[in-house]
Amino acid sequence: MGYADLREFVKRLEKEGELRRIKAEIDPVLEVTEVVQRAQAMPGPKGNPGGFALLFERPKGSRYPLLINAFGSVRRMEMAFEVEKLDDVAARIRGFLDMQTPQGLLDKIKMLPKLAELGSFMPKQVKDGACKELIRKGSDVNLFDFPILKCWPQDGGRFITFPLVFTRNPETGKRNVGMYRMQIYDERTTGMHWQTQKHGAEHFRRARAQNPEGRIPVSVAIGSDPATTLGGILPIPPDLDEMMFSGFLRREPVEMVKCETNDLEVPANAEIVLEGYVNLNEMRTEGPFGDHTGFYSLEGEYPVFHVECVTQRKEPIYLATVVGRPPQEDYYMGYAIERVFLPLMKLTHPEIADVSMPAEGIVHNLMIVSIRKSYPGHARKVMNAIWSLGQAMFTKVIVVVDHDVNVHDYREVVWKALCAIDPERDVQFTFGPVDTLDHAARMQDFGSKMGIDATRKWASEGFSRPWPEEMLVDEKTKATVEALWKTLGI
Ligand SMILES: Cc1cc2nc3c(=O)[nH]c(=O)nc-3n(C[C@H](O)[C@H](O)[C@H](O)COP(=O)(O)O)c2cc1C
Ligand SMILES: [Mn+2]
Repeated sequence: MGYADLREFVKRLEKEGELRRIKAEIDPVLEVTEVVQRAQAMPGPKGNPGGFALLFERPKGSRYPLLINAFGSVRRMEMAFEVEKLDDVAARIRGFLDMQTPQGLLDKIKMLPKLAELGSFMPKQVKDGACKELIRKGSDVNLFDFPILKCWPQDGGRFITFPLVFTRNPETGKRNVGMYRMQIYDERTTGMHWQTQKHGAEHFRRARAQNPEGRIPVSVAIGSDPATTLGGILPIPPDLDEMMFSGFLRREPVEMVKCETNDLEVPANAEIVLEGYVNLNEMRTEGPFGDHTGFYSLEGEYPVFHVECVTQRKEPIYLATVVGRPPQEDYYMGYAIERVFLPLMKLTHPEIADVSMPAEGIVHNLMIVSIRKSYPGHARKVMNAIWSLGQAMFTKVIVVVDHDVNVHDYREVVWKALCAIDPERDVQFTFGPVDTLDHAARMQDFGSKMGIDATRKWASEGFSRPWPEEMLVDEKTKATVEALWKTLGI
């Protein structure tokens, strides 16, 4: 069964030595970032990269504690999904994807538990929740009650960095949940950083097309159980409810409760909820913001969120994250998503053996893909597939290698890929949508991409020379030396 809420996860982190409590008064303006930078760079428990989760008990200027780096290591992501290995989540997904049409009665009976399990992930409406312990409306709302970070010196202000933003598609009524940072403008107003291709931005555009002078209801939850919190970053198709996926990940439905002042629903176990609206005719300068690229993203015009009501627990934990030069907490979240979504990629593209997105490629800049190559041009087909696959469309550079290359061993990839290419022949350029954060693209949101076909080249691809084999010691010699090894005095 899933964690009941964020604080249950905090307890578990603490029990496993993954959390450090900071009792000194530390300023959420800049100082928290520097503490996180140092703690993230430390070896964590058992020497794992990613340091420790931190609970700042006395952030300066706020009554409420601040939790950060809670998901900033592979181990903590495994704990978040309650698995031993992230691949266990992938195996669960494969279990569902492998379900075949039942052949006979026995098959049908065997399938029942799985089907029942599927049904049990749907979000469940409840009447009340811990997120309603305190309710403040109108002029009683003050976002400065919370220890909201100013992360980097040139940031345009303080930013809520770990929000779950809830909207409904104004045409279909379907829910979307996305994690979009929010710059604080004053006690009751924030930015809404809906990047162009994201689902929140699409809801905004569709509502504006219906009534340019109107508004769209928006609610924001901060701090929920891990699977629900991470629901906000899942790269799933539009009009699919992230809360259903969260239910799958936590093996229990997400309990949703109606908001006080609009008709959206939010996770009942949230620590803090902000309810309000976005005007469809209002834009305001947002940024700069020290981003997960390791550079400041520049100022831009974005919608504005007006907070009408705050509901919260009596003593809420404020959840935040800080991004910067990779690797940071967001890398580990991205890595977990890469592992969890691999079976779904393989469902439509079974030739894909494995994928890897190195931390320094900040998710959208570099994807290494290994494939079981079956026909001429197969690597190019896979590149084009990735450029049309949800948020993988943003991938600036795709390197395709053969299935016998370990994509997680970057030394092996650099070695084998560079040996396998004739650059003029094997590099392909194309244009398309790019990540809003790509500051090198000649226009925001639109630019070029590069695919590198680093597979072995075939005669049927016009390569007429023989392709050499990799040098490997034969098994017999290996066994002979192994038997002698201890006597060699090395
Ligand atoms: C810490 C963090 C901050 C993020 N900030 C933003 C943001 O400000 N704007 C944005 O469009 N996406 C941001 N993202 C990425 C989105 O959360 C992600 O693309 C998500 O899948 C969007 O949901 P959607 O597909 O429903 O639009 C952020 C991700 C993380 C992990
Ligand atoms: Mn979505």
